[in-house]
Amino acid sequence: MHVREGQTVEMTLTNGGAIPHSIDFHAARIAPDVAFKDVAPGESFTFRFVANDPGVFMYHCGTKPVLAHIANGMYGAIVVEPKATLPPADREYVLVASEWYLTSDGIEEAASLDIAKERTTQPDWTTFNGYANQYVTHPLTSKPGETVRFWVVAAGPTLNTNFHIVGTIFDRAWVNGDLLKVGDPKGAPTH
Ligand SMILES: [Cu+2]
Repeated sequence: MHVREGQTVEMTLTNGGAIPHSIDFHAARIAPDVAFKDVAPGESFTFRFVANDPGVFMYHCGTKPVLAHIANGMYGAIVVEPKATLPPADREYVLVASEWYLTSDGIEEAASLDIAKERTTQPDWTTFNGYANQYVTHPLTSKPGETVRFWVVAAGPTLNTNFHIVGTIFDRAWVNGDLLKVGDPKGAPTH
């Protein structure tokens, strides 16, 4: 999801599954017991929030056990562009980092969640955007001289991601996606 600071986000969650689910936006300042409540199978629920905090945030299913719902892939990213214009970029990429705790490697046939591995943080795979090693065969590209912006979210459910670039240097990094100081003409980090 990609919105601009100050826009109203209207979210409708329709549960087509067999157990309750919900959706929790880290970009929202809202009563979680109301907006992020469980939605029963076959039901829909709509809520709104104003995206007043620029940055990139995780959203995820918040139904208990949250660890299991997140580990099953129920998450994504919402980019909240600041009102103040960001430096121009020729390309932008969103990377959601996560790790997978599985009953098998999942290559030949689908695997399911191994909760014991998850509780002891022994992942089978760590991925960007859900597929292990996908950018080895389908790299994210740019041409020399182009400016590239990465929006990076560590969805976990447990591990952080240490984002590491080789062969160049970032002009600027906003730690924890904190874009509140984008308007600073020097672009200097303030903390
Ligand atoms: Cu869920």
